[in-house]
Amino acid sequence: MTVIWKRAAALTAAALALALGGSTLSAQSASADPAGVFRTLNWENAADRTMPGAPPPGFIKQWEKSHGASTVTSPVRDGAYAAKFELNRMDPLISNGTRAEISQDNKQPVNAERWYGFSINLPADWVYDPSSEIVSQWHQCDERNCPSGSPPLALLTDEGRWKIDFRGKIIDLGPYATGRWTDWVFHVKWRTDEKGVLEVWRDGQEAMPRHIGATHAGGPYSPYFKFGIYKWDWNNKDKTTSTTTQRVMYYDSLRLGDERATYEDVKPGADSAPVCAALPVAAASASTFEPINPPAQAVDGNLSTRWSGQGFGASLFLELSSVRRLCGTRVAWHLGDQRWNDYTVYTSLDNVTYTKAWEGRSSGTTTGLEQKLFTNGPRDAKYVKISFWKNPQNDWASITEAAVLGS
Ligand SMILES: [Ca+2]
Ligand SMILES: [Ca+2]
Repeated sequence: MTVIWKRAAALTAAALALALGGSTLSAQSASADPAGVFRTLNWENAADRTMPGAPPPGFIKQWEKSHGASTVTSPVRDGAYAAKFELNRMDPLISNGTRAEISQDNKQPVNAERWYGFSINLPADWVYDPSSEIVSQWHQCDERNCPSGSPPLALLTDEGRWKIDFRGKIIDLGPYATGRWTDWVFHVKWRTDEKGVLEVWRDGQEAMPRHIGATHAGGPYSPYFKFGIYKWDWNNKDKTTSTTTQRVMYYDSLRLGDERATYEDVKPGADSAPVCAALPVAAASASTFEPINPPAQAVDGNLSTRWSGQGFGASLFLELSSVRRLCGTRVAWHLGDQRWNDYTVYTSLDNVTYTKAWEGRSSGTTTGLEQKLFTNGPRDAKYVKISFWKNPQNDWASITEAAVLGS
């Protein structure tokens, strides 16, 4: 099996709704990357959510069909977004292979020291297949004077197990688990002499003995990183030994570091602390309310009490004790399982000028809190205004609970 893919690889020329039930999520990297991390790709920045039409900035697209790579909101390893890769047996070849991958540029500096942190989710329906697939690989450069052959380093799933192919040697890491995230950190000194290093961690534990010595066969560049799904056994559609016809997997929390980086700098989920969580509300008020349903009852933690205000534009105001980085709201509507409500969320720094952060309709299917992240990402604010427009039954705004999310 390994021999088969090696041949195929050698041919590789160039080669919201957000109804998130969880209580917290991080909406965006809360802090700047450490100095040694030169690229974070966790799809939390809107500019990275380019798929399926285009690769994230700085990367190369290696999928043919629109299902090949896309952005999803579940599951996620960090924040609110992750990448989904889907490969079907009959997908056309791209770069001489059946693949859905995102690739680095193939001109990586010679003798580079690199850290690669990422997390992979093989979903629960990732069935056993006798033919394997590469889910991350480090490919030798494609220029003249590069050695041909299979990639010097690859992470595979094969017959129910994680395996590493390191320069032709298969290292069995044991069974894979499905339906959850598996964290990986690779540290490589790309060298052709005794100064090379390969270290691998899985879920925070060393996954294999540290290798010291050559890590690739040479050429004018260091190997470049590719990730997604590459299933060489599907290259020949008629003669595959595979017993499945589709592979779907999720990828998140990629950090690429240089020689200044550390394990801690690139490990997946490094900023998965709750940076988009409910914040304490200092005061609640309203543009209008009926005396038995005052605005304070929208923040008393009790879904059986409510604020009710009558009329188009009736508004609930939530004030924080200071300016915070806000990312969204949660709102529970009275009789929310019987009727939808159209409403707009605004934020303000000064309680004078309000700008729109989200606008839409509640589901009409739940009396529980419904989470809406701000349409254009987090923003600084101290005040939140929730303005009611209409529901199909009457002209009353009735909110049982509301929460402001932020960090
Ligand atoms: Ca993410
Ligand atoms: Ca309440």
